[in-house]
Amino acid sequence: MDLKKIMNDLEKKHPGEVEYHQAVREVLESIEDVVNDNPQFDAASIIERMVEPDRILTFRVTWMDDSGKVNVNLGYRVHFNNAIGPYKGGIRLHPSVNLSILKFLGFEQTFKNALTTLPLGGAKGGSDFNPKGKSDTEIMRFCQAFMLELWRMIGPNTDVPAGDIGTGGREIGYLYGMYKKLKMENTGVLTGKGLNWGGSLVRPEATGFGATYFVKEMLAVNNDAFIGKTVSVSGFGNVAWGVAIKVTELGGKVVTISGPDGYIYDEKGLDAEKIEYLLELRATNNDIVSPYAKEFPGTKFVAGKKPWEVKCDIAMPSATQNELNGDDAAQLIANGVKYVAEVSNMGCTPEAAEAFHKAGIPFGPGKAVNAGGVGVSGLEMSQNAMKLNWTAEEVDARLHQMMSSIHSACIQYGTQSNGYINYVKGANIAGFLKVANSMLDQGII
Ligand code: 2IT
Repeated sequence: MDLKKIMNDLEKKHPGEVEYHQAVREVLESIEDVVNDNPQFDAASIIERMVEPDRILTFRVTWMDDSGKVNVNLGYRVHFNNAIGPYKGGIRLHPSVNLSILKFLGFEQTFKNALTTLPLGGAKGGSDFNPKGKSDTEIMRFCQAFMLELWRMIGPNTDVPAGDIGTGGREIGYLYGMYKKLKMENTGVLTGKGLNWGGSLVRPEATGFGATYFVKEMLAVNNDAFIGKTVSVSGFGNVAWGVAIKVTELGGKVVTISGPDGYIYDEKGLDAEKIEYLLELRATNNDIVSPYAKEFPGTKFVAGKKPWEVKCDIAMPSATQNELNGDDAAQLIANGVKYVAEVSNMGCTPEAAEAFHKAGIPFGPGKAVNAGGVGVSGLEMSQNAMKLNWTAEEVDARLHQMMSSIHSACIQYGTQSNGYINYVKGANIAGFLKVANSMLDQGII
């Protein structure tokens, strides 16, 4: 099969959608051998079908701000692929949101969800709405207006949205309230719900905890462990917070966090009090990390820079796509980084990933590393369907199991002849085979 032609055609059909092209190109490069060994995929045009979303809904979101002014945003839901289960994926609220970003995220989500071992298809949605600086009532009115359109597209067995950047527990609450009012039913139509109304224990921590379990497995390959390791983390949102808790618990030292304003270097490492403070910082909703340095003397705020210039053993980008580029990778490698794991979706540019591979550094891609978030969302759906709640220990044990199975799949499909584990290849092939074979089983639809 001519994967280059498929890629070229895609670029021509969707000019300018650079993030989407980037995500598809990475997968197509990884699966070339598997596709050549399995001509049945070509005969059924599986790749051509897989790289286009099943459907896309675009809508206008109209809402009134506190001053009485009417605001207009764009809303989207991309149903990417439901070969293995109902569409599932988060809602991103950020001014940068456009169709290219949501298509890249939905495409990645399809493979990630396949890796979780749960029956979940791939989707993504969002809006160019900027939650920064908005009042609680403005957030509510926006979420209600967004759901007024979205509700027709979703359902507990159709499509189950969740949080992503800009969408946390509060937003899920307002979205759920409106869905319930329109549909007159209480179902597991969203995940990341509050514990009193159908949420799952461990969901808020799941992405960060799962990522840390994954890195624990990467370390174990070399009989290594977190104890005594310095860990550089970017971001200070929900995901970075979960990473900080679990890495610290396992004996690692988290020495950086970051925001759009710059990064914090904390030589002594985060501790329970500082991690708690991250929650406060996040709740202020002003998106800046610099107050941390004022709160904790002996720590340093570096304005306008990313944390990748700091010497560390493990780098875990946890903010957003393409936040670590080729130059950052070169700097990390020069400083002796031993492991890199994307906790954000597509956190590294292709140049950065290539540099880590060339240097023989184990590099975990987002779709494997951060799959614990959607994995526990899947567990929330199971609990909702059974109308019961599992204990935190039970959910955590299942999360652990999932991450370990994803790691094994990466080893199975990504181990090279020289022993180096190419986690990108491993994750892409494992996810692809599950989705591709499911599509074949279900005929031409
Ligand atoms: O990128 C992701 O996997 C998420 N934002 C979580 C999606 C989900 O459905 O929990």
